[in-house]
Amino acid sequence: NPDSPTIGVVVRTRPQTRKPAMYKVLMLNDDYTPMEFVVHVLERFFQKSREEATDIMLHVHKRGVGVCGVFTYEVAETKVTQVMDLARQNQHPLQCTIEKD
Ligand code: TYC
Repeated sequence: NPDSPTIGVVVRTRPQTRKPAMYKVLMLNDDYTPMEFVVHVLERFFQKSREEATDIMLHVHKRGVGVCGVFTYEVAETKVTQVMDLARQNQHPLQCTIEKD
């Protein structure tokens, strides 16, 4: 319409998409949790094969700490809760934690 001003809406796009921050789920060694339980946890919650799970468990047993996987924050938190809940139910002192990647 030549007699009325056009009303425009300014739409801005973000300069780029951002990748989400990623977090490592770390498993800690202790003297009491059975090796087989740790292997089970790695298979059940981290989709590791028996062989991978055994390698990670032995790494943690020897070195004190190891990486179970790398996830977005919410997924990492859920994994830690699942591991700690199952460990507690079975009266094992297994500890698991999150660290920014
Ligand atoms: N150190 C434990 C044992 O000798 C095994 C173990 C491995 C415990 C890994 C915790 O995150 C762990 N039974």
